[in-house]
Amino acid sequence: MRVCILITFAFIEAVSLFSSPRPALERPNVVILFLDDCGYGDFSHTGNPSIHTPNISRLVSEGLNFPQFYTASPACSASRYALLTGRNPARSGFNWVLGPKAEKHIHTREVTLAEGLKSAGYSTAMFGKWHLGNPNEANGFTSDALPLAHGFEYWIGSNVSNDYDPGANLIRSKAGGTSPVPGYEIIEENYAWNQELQGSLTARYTDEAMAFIRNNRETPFFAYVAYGMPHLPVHASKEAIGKSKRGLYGDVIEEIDANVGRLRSLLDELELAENTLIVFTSDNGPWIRFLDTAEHEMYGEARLNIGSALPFRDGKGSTWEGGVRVPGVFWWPGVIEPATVVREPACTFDVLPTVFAYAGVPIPTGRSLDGRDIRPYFNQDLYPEKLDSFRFIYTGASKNEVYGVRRGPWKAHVRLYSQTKSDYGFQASREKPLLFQLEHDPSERFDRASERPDVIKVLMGEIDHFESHLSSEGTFWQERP
Ligand SMILES: [Ca+2]
Repeated sequence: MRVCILITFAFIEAVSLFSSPRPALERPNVVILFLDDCGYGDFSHTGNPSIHTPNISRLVSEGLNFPQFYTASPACSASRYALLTGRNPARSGFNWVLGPKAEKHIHTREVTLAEGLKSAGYSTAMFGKWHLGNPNEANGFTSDALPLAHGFEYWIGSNVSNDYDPGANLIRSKAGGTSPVPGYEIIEENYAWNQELQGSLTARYTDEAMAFIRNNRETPFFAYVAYGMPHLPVHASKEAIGKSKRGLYGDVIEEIDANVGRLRSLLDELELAENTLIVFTSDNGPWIRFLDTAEHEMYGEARLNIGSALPFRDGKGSTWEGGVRVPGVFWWPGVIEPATVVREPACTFDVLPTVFAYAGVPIPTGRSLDGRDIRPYFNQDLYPEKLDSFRFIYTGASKNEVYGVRRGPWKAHVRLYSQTKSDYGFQASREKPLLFQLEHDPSERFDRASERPDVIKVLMGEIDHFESHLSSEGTFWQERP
């Protein structure tokens, strides 16, 4: 008997040495994979016939797929703000895209995912496109504009999109660095035309994220991997070029897929899969403004180098569904059952309240949050609560103004905007909104406004409530002296 007990203790000790240091539900690691300008229909799991994305499909088959997933804005900066704060971009106090010379940036009073998780003992790092501010003459070269001021302990990536000429710089945080501001160094200045560098970044960001995960395997970590691709101009590495049936654009997406696979394999190798949540999504829809551009000085044959939002209308910049519908995949073997599909809508701004709940981080006070804690969608047995009906205020066109609203399956447009200048024969106003039942009619073809004044009344009430609350709450920028 005594021998048996000794063996048992020895076994327990051996198991504890080699198994994960934390129970699955306690402070999970978080990895967010965020693409730039991909289309909803650019992946094997969303039906693309010629782009092969087996690693993303594996996340889907092992995890949770939201076929009705939203990014919070059809534009880069606004959408990244919402992901990191859990708040509608209309609350940001800045315009939807922050160019290199923009005075404003994500305000230091915002509580970001990185800040919250850091407060709970996480190691935090970012790899990729920031696009939430730039130190420049207009803001007195403030370091508040860059990631270290917002909870990230390390960053390598671009300040803006990869096509700003001049203005797109590859930067990393560095103790003792001095450029563009103390704490950073510019690795490559004005890289928009540097094809070799552009083609190297998907792998480089992944390599750095993998090194970070290895170095922080014993503590909870947050890795925010914001690939610069497939934003125009698209570039892939030499190894990836020519591999896809879909041409260069497919090469770029397939290279992202291969790097998703590398990250996932590392979690297996380090035995961290049970403790790690991966979120895979994108900042906005495809840049169809260039659908008819056969030759572009920087973008090349742009019309073939942009993705597809099908089955949705329009793309980036627009509050038609193609601007804001994106892939939404959540993977966490310790909690999410394989091949879970949730056909209810959810949004990037749901990530913060959900992750904070798992990590034990209090929800930030003194501000409105738009995201919900969607843990019940991850596992109904663990979280039997019912979620509130989905509410989504579409904001867009440069100043993050209200363009529409969705509640349940119904969507009303009160303004229309498309970078292609097409309204598809429709008009919309506050007095005469358009109404679509998005689950019956995902491509927004049949206006039902005249049939359902009752629904219109409810939806307009949502907009009135949002706008009046927004104007009384203000933004952190307005409160500044
Ligand atoms: Ca984008």
